Amino acid sequence: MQIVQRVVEMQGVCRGLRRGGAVVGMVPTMGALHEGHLSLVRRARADSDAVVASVFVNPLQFAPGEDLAKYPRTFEEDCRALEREGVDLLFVPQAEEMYPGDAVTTVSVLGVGDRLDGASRPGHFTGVATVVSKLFHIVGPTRAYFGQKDAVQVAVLRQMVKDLNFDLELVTCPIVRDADGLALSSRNRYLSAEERKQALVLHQTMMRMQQIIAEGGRQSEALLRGGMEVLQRVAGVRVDYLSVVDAHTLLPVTSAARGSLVAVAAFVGSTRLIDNFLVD
Ligand code: PAJ
Repeated sequence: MQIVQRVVEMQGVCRGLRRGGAVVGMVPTMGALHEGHLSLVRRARADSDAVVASVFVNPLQFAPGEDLAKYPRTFEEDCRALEREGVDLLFVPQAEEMYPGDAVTTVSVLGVGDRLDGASRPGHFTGVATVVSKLFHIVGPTRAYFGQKDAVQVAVLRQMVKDLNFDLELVTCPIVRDADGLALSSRNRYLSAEERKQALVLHQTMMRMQQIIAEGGRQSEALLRGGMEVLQRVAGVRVDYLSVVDAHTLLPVTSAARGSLVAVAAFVGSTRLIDNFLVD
């Protein structure tokens, strides 16, 4: 596995791959890798001639007061895992390399980027869209792989790819969970043993709402009432949002149908966790 830190060098290597006709699969990450990340890498490995990953804790997507400084960094382990999964090329730029002092251009996905997590974390998706568009320009992948775990991020990036005519396919991969159902997240390591138990309520809420739908309940109001009953059962959990929306626009729908997204965000202690499912 070749490790590159500089943008110019990365562009050169990737240009070479494309000239050689390689199908290039890209997996952008912020490191602290777990099985969720690795599932994307495996999918990319199966689909591509060359697999490119990036590990970059993007300062632009953290608001002041969020966890940028304490975000888990496990670089050596990440390298070993990526190498094991057959990644060919790993991009690990420093913050100054991605954002030189004179950089002033950002990418904002208006509307979609301001809903759900975008409403709770103003500016977050401008940070995500900016860094992902830079990575797409630097690498020029054939396909890029993202997790359904971050459903709002997927909606934002799909809109960006369409609006800015990125010549690539965005592939969404299913949520990977722990055995008890908790969606894997780099932030799970912030949880105390007690909070780890409380965190399960997000998945339980999603399962309850799935059950209501399976029993024929489609009205969002009733769905949300059923979900809230479960979510509010645990004292240490503070709800950020529980919503039934269109998966593309992220606007609320009055009744859940194919293509609707049910999504939750909640604080467990001081850790913000998310979960979701797509209605089929
Ligand atoms: P990060 O949180 O490191 O996640 C990298 C990718 O892994 C994202 O596409 C995310 O959806 C996916 N992922 C995380 N947990 C997952 C799980 N349990 N199951 C399936 N996929 C999972 O998302 C980011 O980084 C950043 O915003 C980034 C896109 C890299 C831009 O900085």
